[in-house]
Amino acid sequence: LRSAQELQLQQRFDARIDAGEFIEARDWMPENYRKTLVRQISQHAHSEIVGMLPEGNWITRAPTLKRKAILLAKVQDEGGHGLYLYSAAETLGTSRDEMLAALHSGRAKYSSIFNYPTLTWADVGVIGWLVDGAAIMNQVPICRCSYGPYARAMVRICREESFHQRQGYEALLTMMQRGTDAQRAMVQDAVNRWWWPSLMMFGPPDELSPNTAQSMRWGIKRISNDELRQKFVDAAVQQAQVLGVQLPDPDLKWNEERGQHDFGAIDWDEFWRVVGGDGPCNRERLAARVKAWDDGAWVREAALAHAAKHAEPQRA
Ligand code: FAQ
Repeated sequence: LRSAQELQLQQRFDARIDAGEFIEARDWMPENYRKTLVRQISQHAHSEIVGMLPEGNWITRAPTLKRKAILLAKVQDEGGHGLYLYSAAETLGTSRDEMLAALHSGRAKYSSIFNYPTLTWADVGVIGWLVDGAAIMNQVPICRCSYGPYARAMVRICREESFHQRQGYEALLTMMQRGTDAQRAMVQDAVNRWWWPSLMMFGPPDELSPNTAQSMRWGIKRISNDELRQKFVDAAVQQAQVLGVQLPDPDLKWNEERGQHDFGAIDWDEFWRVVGGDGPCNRERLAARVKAWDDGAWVREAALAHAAKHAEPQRA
C-alpha cells in the first residue's frame, strides 16, 4: 500500500504532465517513469555511438577531400549526440559506466539499423537521406518530451541531424544527376538495401509495441511508431521522385481516401532477429565497441590519476 504522501506526489506529477510542464532531474517522479527514460535515452545514446561505425568505415575511402571532411564532421557529430544523451540519462541517477557495461555485455539495445553493412559509397549518402531522415522524423517530437534534460538535448541534435540529412541527399543528387550509369545503379542498389531497415527504425507496429501507451501517457513519446513511419513514407516518396530512384516496394501507392501512401508488409521476423543480436553485423559492431573501450582504458586511468593528483591538498 502506498502512503498518502506518495499518492499526493503521484497526483501532483500527473497534473504537471497533463499541464505539459517539464519534469526536471530533482523533481519527484514515479520509479517506472525514471526506468523508462533511462532505457530509452541510454538506448538512444548507444545508437548514436554504434551508429558512428557504418559510416566511419568510409572515412578513409571517401571519393574527394571535400566529402571526407564532411563525413569526418558528421561522424564526430554523432559522437557528440551520444555524449549529450549519456549526460541526460545520468541526470536520472544511472552512471555512464553502468550504461556502457549494459551495452558491452549485450544487455542493452541500440537501433537495429546499425547492424547492416555499408557496402559502397552510395550507402553513406543513403544513410544520410533515409536513416538520418527517419531519425529526424522520430526525434523532432522528442524535443517536446516531458523530461526537460532529454528534450533540451534533442533540440541541438535535431538541428544537426537535419544538416546530416541534407548532406546525404545532396551526395546522392550529385551521383544521380552528374554521375555515370554505374554510379546511378550504385545509388539504386543502396536504396534497395536500406529502405526496409529504415522503416523498421520506428519500432514494432503500435498494437505490438509494449511501451507506447504508457510512454505516450507520460509525454515521453508524442507520436506513435506507426504514425511516424507513415509520415516518413509520405515524405520519402516525393524525395525519391526528385532523386530519380525507385523505392523497392511494389505495393507503395497513393491512397486518395486516406490522403497517405499505402505500403507493403514489413518483415518483422527480420526486425526481431536483428534486435535479438543476429543481424548481418551485430557481432562486428559490438566487438568494435568493446575493443574501443578496452583500448581507451589507459586514457581513463590517466585522467583519473590526474584528477586525484589535483584533488590532493597542497603540501607546504
Ligand atoms: N531497434 O515498445 P516499443 C540515430 C525495441 S537514430 C532496436 O515500441 P519504445 C541517429 C524497444 O527498445 C536511432 N530495438 O519501444 C543516427 C523495446 O525494447 P525494450 C536511435 C528497437 O521505446 C543516424 C521493444 O523493441 N533513435 O541514432 C527498435 O516505446 C545516422 C519494443 O518497442 C532513438 O533511439 C529498433 N529500431 O519505442 C546516428 C530514438 N524499435 O527496450 C548515426 C529514441 C523498438 O523494451 C548515423 N527512441 N525497439 O527491451 C525512441 O523513440 C523509441 O525508443 C523507439 C522504440 C521508437 C525506438
